[in-house]
Amino acid sequence: GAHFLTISSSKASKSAMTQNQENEEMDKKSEALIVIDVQNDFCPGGSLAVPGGDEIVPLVNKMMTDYATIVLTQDWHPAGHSSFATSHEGKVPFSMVKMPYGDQVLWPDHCVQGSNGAAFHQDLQTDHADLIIRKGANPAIDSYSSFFENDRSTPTGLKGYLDILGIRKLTIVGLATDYCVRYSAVDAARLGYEVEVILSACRAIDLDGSLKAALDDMQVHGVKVHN
Ligand code: VGL
Ligand code: ZN
Repeated sequence: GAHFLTISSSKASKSAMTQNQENEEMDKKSEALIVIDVQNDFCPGGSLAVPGGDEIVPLVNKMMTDYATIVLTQDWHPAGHSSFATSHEGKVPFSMVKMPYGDQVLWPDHCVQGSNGAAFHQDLQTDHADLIIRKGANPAIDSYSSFFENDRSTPTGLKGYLDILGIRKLTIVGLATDYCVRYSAVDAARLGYEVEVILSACRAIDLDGSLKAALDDMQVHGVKVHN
């Protein structure tokens, strides 16, 4: 009709699309891929190596070509971070300690800011990243989730970024399934995003049943978990 002449060229070209194509395009724009901590220290040879951590890199690279918005996260601790066993006299890695914000696993020193261990795996296609979130910089609080520090209330800024872009659906992959992927996915679901975790593009530490606990926790919070 006559109104066709008054609409913008981008709308006019869209009118040639089928409704399905248009819906798909809108879906893509409201989605983001969140790639958690694909860093050297979490890969074989690193100080907190996750078994098979490097195996996910080709799949993650392939997935990154399918999303309009890509967020990478980096675990990014100062030397002497309170999550390191070496910061607690007489404590060994993988033991537990009580922190003011709750129970904390003590880790081997890892992902120290600016170190090679904190760098992304060399084959990860980081050029696809729109945003890189660094977390765990506060010496007194660990930060598994890419949304909040482990006090579950200090924000990283990721929610603000996603909300202002109108992103409502998140696909989460990376390391480790039972720590940073788990807490990122659960926090995202709690914040109201639609969340999907693709397990074939994740690897777990699996400490004392932590993988089962993570899968249960994600399910309880409505995270869709796929292979
Ligand atoms: C992580 C333990 C300590 C992770 C980070 O990325 O899952 N795990 N810091
Ligand atoms: Zn860490």
